[in-house]
Amino acid sequence: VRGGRDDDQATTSIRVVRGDITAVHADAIINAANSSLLGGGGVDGAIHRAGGPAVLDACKTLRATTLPDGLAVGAAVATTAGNLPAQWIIHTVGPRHSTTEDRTDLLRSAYTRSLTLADSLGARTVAFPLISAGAYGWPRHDAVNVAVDAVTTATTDVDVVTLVAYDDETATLIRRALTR
Ligand code: AR6
Repeated sequence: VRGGRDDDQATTSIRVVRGDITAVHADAIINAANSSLLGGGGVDGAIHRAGGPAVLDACKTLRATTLPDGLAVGAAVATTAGNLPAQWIIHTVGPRHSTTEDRTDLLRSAYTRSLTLADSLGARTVAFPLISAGAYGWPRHDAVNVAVDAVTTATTDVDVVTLVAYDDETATLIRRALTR
């Protein structure tokens, strides 16, 4: 699937991988974090466990310096990837799903601002989990559609975006959305 910039003919390939994001090789791995940046469950817990203490140390330093109030929903920040097979972790915070408020733009922003940060780091390959589709309660189908729409329409220098599905059903949903 091709997307990306028109002005310089650059294209971005989007691929789908089923499995654990901590085993994916990419310049930058995206973490579906929370505003505290101090860890949690789900993919955040897995990334901190696999990345090791250097990741939490870097997050604590961010909280002690540039982000005393934590990371805003829809924003992104980078740290070392520690022991992960990546150069950086880009931490972003997806919105919690709401039945009374449309938070789609915030979820899109988690993807697009992660890609903008990847560009500024010089990362050419990035891997995303399905942000907000776990503890934050987004219906999987909606989370997939927002993810695919955001990455296929983004303006970015990233060459390869890998969407990591933790299970077969999610992988199927993503593949289906990519071929629409
Ligand atoms: N690799 C790839 N995908 C994973 C992995 C993994 N190792 N583990 C889970 N997933 P969630 P959220 C999938 O809950 O909804 C944390 O506590 C999972 O199946 O990790 O954005 C944070 O600290 C789901 O599809 O993130 C926050 O407090 C997707 O990753 C909060 O949860 C996202 O599920 C963030 O909630």
